[in-house]
Amino acid sequence: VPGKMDWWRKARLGMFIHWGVYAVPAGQYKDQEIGGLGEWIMHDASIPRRDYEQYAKQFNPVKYDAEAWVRMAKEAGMKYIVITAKHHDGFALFDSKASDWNVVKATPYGKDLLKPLVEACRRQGMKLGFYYSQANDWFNPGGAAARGHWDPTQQGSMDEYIEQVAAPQVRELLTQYGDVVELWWDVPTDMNRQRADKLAALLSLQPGIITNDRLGGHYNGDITTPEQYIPATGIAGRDWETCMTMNDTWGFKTNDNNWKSAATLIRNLVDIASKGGNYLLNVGPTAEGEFPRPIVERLQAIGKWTAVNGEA
Ligand code: FUL
Repeated sequence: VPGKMDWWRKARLGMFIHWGVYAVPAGQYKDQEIGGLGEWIMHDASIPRRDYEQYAKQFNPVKYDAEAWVRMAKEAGMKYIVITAKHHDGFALFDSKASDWNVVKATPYGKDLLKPLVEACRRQGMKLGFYYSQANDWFNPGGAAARGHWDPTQQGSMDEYIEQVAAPQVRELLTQYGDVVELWWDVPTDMNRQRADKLAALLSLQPGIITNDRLGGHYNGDITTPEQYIPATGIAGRDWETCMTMNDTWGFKTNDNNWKSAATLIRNLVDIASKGGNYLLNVGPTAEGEFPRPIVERLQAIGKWTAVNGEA
């Protein structure tokens, strides 16, 4: 689709949202602080599926207010949102017929979390994209695990997993939620050409969609995705999007308080914009469905700056 990158190249700033049942343990397992990324806790602490499943039973984000989330993004000067429809733990934030490991079937909350966000974005004129972990899936049998499986019940055929879980879920995401502006694949463990082809074929369901470079196989996508850094001189001849955390985790962790200052975040935005990239800045909501206070404060500070300097 000619011109599909036009809005994206002007956007400069977007919101990344990492949300899932990992916000329940929030960095702790069996009274121990687990180092590393909050959304990796299942893998890093080798939590068996049966145990991890219990977190879903405690995942009840009654304070979730999609309108407020979108408003905070908008007021920060963000032009698009990318949310984890499914992260590596395989948990779907949406009503999926392809796996019962989803918010509707596995949690007391029992409602699709993407629908209200889609509606709030439509009402407020915000663009929405989906992150989807196509290869790593530590719950649905056959899904890949970056450093190997730890629970025999995760075993299965990856081709069947792609066929029966990943492809149907991507189809659901691309057909049931209106316009999807970005498909953010992630970590192509054990992907090959054939597996990637099956998923890439689905992108035609959303003709204007922009994809990143993490599908695997032979796909480069439309954009490349420096993670947690800003390329020194930009990236010549390539659209790029630096994704970054405000502290040291994507998914919420109770005890990660290593927040970057608002000044640093604003400086990063200027640096990235001046080099021709976009800044996808992450928010890790709590299991109750709220943005942690330090995040709200930083979004507000960024908004004060972009309100004056943003549209130049
Ligand atoms: C990484 C993932 O493994 C992290 O959990 C996070 O989603 C980041 C944006 O991409 O590679």
